[in-house]
Parts: sequence; structure tokens; C-alpha cells
Amino acid sequence: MRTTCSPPIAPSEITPRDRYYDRRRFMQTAAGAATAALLPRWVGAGEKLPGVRKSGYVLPDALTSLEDVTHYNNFYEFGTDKESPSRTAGSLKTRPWTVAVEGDVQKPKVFDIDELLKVAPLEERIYRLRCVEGWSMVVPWVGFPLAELIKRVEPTGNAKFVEFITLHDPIQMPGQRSSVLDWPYREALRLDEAMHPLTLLVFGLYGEVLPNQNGAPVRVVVPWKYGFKSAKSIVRIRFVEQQPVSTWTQAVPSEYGFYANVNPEVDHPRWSQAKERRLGEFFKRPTLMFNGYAEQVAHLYAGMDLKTFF
Ligand SMILES: Nc1nc2c(c(=O)[nH]1)N[C@H]1C(S)=C(S)[C@@H](COP(=O)(O)O)O[C@H]1N2
Ligand SMILES: [Mo]
Repeated sequence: MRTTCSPPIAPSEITPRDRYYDRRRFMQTAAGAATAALLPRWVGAGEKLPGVRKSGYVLPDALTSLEDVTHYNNFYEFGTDKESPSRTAGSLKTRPWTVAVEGDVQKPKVFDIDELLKVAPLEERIYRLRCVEGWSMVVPWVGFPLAELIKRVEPTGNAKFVEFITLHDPIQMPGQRSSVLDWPYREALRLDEAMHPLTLLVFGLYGEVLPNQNGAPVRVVVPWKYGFKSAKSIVRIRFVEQQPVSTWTQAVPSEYGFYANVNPEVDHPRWSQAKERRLGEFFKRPTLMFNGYAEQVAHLYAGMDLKTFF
């Protein structure tokens, strides 16, 4: 059982919540029955993803528990505190869902999520992910390299950056009724970063369909960058020539740069980045350059001053 970081639930909250989930489950079942004839299969959070093969991407680090991975989240569309997303992200409908892949590409395409899921074989990869706030986790993600999708749509010579845009729907995403950030959430990578074999398009974790609070039905995971680069619940992937302005950079340009490479030598203006706390652990550990992936990614930034391009 979880003993820290979770506020006590008031008895008054319990009944309505349970009733809400029962109702939701009923609706999902009804919807599932109605569409079963049309869809190849109905996948929802917690369901096992079929045909996932293990990969060579493993780590000596212990895995962060499923409980921690799914109950300590940053997902401002569902509230600004860590516990809100697990409580409120049930309102996100992840089917039907489409992802428009567009911009400077030869073959733009709107993918249905169940079609996108089949662009390449799903594999499990254990990656570290570190939040700029100083906590980190080790997660068996399920997905395939983003490069597989990029190759399908054939970027033109003009494509220099790839932008990821999250769903904008204040009805399903209550956090969007507040203007803490400029919605929809936007993030971007340089094309070579997006094509790097470590960059993963993610549909699941721990062998199961992504829980909504972790970015269902599809997100990216860029393990050598601070967590905010890994956009959740993506509906649009756009190839562009100019460097896009990410949501966090727009909000606080002095604190959140475009690159956001994990770097213990570049402090956040308001706190040190030298150490991190693994969820579930008590003592902090030193933060590694590029989050431990320097050998694989340092060449992408050869000759760049990483204090300027933070
Ligand atoms: N759309 C969207 N994506 C997002 C965020 C967000 O608020 N909205 N938060 C980011 C931040 S700051 C982090 S640390 C990671 C957290 O991912 P996790 O909840 O799966 O651990 O998601 C990132 N992706
Ligand atoms: Mo974060």
C-alpha cells in the first residue's frame, strides 16, 4: 500500500467517485458492445497490449512501482498537483482518436489510433524519465521508435523540427478551463532528435494500455530530456522548418529552454539540478549527464554550448 504523497480521501468523496467509475465502466461496456463489430478490438487502460516483444533496452536500476508511475503525475490538463491526474483523467475518451501527421512531409496522413499502433512492432523498453522538478522514475514503456512513423510520412528537405500537439478539449480536460498554460500543450524536437533510435512513441507501460494519466492513447518519451519534452495525449505531429516555441518555453522562457537536456551542470534558475529523487526511494541520487544516455546522444550536441542551449 501507498504510504506517502497521497492525501487522505474524505469519506464524502468516496461514494460519488465509485458511482462515477461504475457509470463510466457501464458506458465503456455499452460502447464496446456497440462498436465491437466495427473495431478490430477494444482497448482501454489496464488492458494487456498484444504482441509486445522485450527489447535490449534494460537498465540496472530497479523499476518504479506501477502504483507510483500512475499516481504521481504531471499532466496539467488534469490539474497542477501530482495526485489530480490519477483522480480525474478518467474523463478522457481515448477511442475514437486520430493523430494527424502533417506539415513538411511527402505523405501526410491522419492515422486512426488503432492503425497507428500497428505502424511498427510494439516493444518494451525500460527507460529512465526525469522531471525538471527533481524526481525520476524507471518505467517499462511499450511502443516503437518514432523514427518508424517519420519514415512512413517522408519528411521533405524543409522539415527541420517536429512539433507534438496535445488534445484541446476543456470538457474532457478540466485543467484546460484554467489558463495556467497556453493550451493546447505543445512540445517539439529537432528532426535528428526525433529520429534518434531512443525516441519512443508510447502506447503502454508495464505491458498494458497507457493509463490516461500517463498520456493515453499515445505520447512520446524522450529519455535524455526533462519530462516536459515528452508530450502526452497527442493529436497532431507537425513537421516544420522553424524552431517551434514550446508551451513551457512560452510560459517561462528563462526556466524552460527548447533543448531541455538533462544536465546536472545547468541549474534551473530556482533550484539545483545536481540530484534527483527516484519515486519510491528516500535518498537522492546524483543526476547523470543526459540522464545516463550520454553515450548514445552526446554527439547530437557536439560543438553546442549547453549552457546557452539549455
Ligand atoms: N500534454 C501534456 N504532456 C505532458 C505534461 C503536461 O502537463 N501536459 N507534463 C510533462 C511533464 S512536466 C512530465 S515530468 C511528464 C510526466 O509524465 P508521467 O506523468 O507519465 O510521469 O509528462 C510531460 N508531458
Ligand atoms: Mo516535469
